[in-house]
Amino acid sequence: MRTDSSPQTIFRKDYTPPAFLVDTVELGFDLHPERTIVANRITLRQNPASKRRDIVLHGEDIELVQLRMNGQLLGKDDYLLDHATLTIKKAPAQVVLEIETLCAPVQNTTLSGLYVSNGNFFTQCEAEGFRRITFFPDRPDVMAKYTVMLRADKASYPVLLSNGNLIEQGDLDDGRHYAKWEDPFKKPSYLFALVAARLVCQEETFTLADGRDVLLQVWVEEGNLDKTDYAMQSLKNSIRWDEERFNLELDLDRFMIVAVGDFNMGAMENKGLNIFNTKFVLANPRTATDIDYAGIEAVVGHEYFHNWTGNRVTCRDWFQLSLKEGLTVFRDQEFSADMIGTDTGRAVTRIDQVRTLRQAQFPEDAGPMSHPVRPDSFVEINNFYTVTVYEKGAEVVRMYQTLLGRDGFRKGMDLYFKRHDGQAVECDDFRAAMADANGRDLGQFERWYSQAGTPVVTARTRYDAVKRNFDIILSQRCAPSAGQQDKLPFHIPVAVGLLGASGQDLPLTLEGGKHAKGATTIVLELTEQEQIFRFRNVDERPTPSILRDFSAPVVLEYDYTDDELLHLFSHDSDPVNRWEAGQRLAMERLLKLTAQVAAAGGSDANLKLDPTFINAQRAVLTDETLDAAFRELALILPSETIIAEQMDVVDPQAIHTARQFMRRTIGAALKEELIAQYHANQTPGDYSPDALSAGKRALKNLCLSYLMVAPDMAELKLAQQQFEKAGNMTDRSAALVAMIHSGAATGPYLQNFYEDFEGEALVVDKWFAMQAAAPTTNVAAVRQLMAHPAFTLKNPNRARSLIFNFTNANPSQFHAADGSAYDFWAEHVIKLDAINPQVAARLARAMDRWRRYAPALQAKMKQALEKVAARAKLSNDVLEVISKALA
Ligand code: 0A1
Ligand code: ZN
Repeated sequence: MRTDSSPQTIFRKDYTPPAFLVDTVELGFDLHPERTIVANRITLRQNPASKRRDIVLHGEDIELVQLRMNGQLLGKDDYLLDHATLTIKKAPAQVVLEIETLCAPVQNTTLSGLYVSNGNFFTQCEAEGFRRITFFPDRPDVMAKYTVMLRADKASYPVLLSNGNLIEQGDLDDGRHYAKWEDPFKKPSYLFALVAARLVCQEETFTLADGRDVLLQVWVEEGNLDKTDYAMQSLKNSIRWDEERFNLELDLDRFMIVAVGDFNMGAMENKGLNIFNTKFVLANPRTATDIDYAGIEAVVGHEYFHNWTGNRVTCRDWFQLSLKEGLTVFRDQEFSADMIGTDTGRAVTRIDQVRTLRQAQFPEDAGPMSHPVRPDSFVEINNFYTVTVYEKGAEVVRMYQTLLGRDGFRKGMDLYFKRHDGQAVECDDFRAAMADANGRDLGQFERWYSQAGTPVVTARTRYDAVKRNFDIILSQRCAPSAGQQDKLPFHIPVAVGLLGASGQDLPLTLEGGKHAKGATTIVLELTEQEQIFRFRNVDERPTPSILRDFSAPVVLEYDYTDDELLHLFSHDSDPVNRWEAGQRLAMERLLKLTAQVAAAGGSDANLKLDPTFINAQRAVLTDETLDAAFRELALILPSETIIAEQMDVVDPQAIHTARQFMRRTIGAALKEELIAQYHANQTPGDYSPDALSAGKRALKNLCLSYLMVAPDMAELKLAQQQFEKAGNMTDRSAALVAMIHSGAATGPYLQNFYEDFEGEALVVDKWFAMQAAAPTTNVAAVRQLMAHPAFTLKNPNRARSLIFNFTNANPSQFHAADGSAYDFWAEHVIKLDAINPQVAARLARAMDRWRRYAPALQAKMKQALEKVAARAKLSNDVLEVISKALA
């Protein structure tokens, strides 16, 4: 926390190259929880690309003990030291600095820098945590070779790990021991890591495509060795996949994953020593759900893929964060899709991505923290690890592949590595590689990086039966965002197909297009504000299927009739648009019902749901030619958050009432079918997290949740039995969630669940989370849960499980009319900020959309925001979020 200076905004346009480059770093650690000594010897030389002569080192929350330059001890007059930097003016061209500092890892609750978790030492250096360990030019364009010597008590910390290869280890006096590590690759400081801990590992030798053997390890606390198989399997799959899809090989002899229970984010790609939140490592059928398994596969893949996209080629500055994150998310998405291997499996992963965008990224892009994929400014970089930089960034990368084709994309990747291996570069360099490798001009595509906001694409169509022409007229607009009043047109790939009357894809002939004969999906390139695309030889008025596979991160407006949507919902060969048609049918109705509830003062007494919609739902539910996973997605109604985003003035209670009415009505009307599908989609035998089984469980549990909206005795019994007999966490927790949401008495079941899993931190997180997100849980109940002995604000997973799930996933209670939950929010942003600013700032974002709520709520939300803003000692993290919300 910084209290001694007002926050500064940092601008991308102000980038200057570093005055000095670092060639080598030798670090020595004498590890002690209260008093760790760090000896740092760095060799620097003047950067020919800079005219400046000052050495500027960053340092925060560390005590300088001694400083030598070229062997000479420096006195206080030889350098400038403030709370954030150490500057040596007019330094010689070649410099060796020897810096000794002290820090207190056990006091470090921010979980940035060197800290202690459950008695073990860990580091987290991205984005600017290395400066909390030693003085250093802590910026990603300074890449150096590191050698690290670790010393610690042998009995307490038997395992000593750092980046690269272990080159020496042995015993010291006083029961201490040491290990020396050397990383053969140049890296930026944010990729440094160490672990000193009592841990055990699962390990394996793995043979790479070129025949080299490498050692793979997954390190966990002793009791968790039965939960490492899936992470290890995912790591091996990731290595193979990157070899096959991108011809990228593991460049080290050893690759380690270490799990830690206290962690701010999901995981971290430190060179050769990935440090993971336990949530994305530990799994066995008893403790982890299908979603947890999928998360582990994706995150293990993500961190591994960073080794090339992030580590070998890194970012010039933090404004380029999406260069590594957007690309690496895209890579992990493709990996997960390829692991399923089927077309519908791929589509199911794509639909999940679309849901995330709509649930989180579109709202961010329309709110006070809106920023381009490559931001122009920030106060605190940690606030920019966002869904925009990650998920929208991945969409931008995906669009290259959509525009250039898979082979063209691969050529671009190859050129990117050929040009930039070992460098720190910009998003523009990636775009240039894609363009140059394919002989394309991607100049306009740059706007995806520079302009914030979600573009809206509006489609109109006209059919000329005489000339057999079908025209699609596309236009685009994008609302203003902070500092960007007028937007220029984006380069938008819009994949289109046309359906005939019997639902078949029509072969397409685009006027002026160069497409394969018989193609049934064509990517239109919308580059102007408005463009007309003409399809020839169209024998009947078709139903257009626009934005297939969600080919761009935009909102599509088209005046579909219900009949057209029903036609697409039954027949579209593109599963994403098939799903989308169902979502549009549901959304139209949800918005009408919500308006009716609001007009009736909150009552659902006179609501009606049309049989057409119910029958369409029935048809999907019972269509056994469709994958269970797809049917489940098609039957989930748009979330309350997504509905809220469609409204000018949000009334969370009315939304909740309308959506519950719809669920109850569907549950009652399809009761027989739901019961039949519930039984038809059981997965007997040993648990396996494969996509087919997971899809069946998802559909079965969705059926259960529908049956449990207003359950009778038999249905309650079904849930209870599932809870008692479940052989895996997916089924067990789904049954418990259904019971909690139904409002039925769940006390003994919750108790029983807790007792069974008291010793499993990640399951206790679930226990808090499922209660926090239930519409039956109000703020008073959340406060009561906070008094539970297992609750603590200090552990981010635990804080998120209860507090964030309440503020972000329980809208009808969070927006209780009396504003009591807003006070709760303010209180905990403040409390968390004193412990961990990064986590506090994430919680602060729960108020992003406050201006869109009904006036009475808005006033109370504003008060809560002002209450936080009025605090004297806020971190820059929270200050940035709150002041942008109030601006
Ligand atoms: N680079 C990591 C994410 C990450 C970012 C910041 C962290 O600490 C502040 C930790 C992890 C990733 O993309 O996986
Ligand atoms: Zn990442």
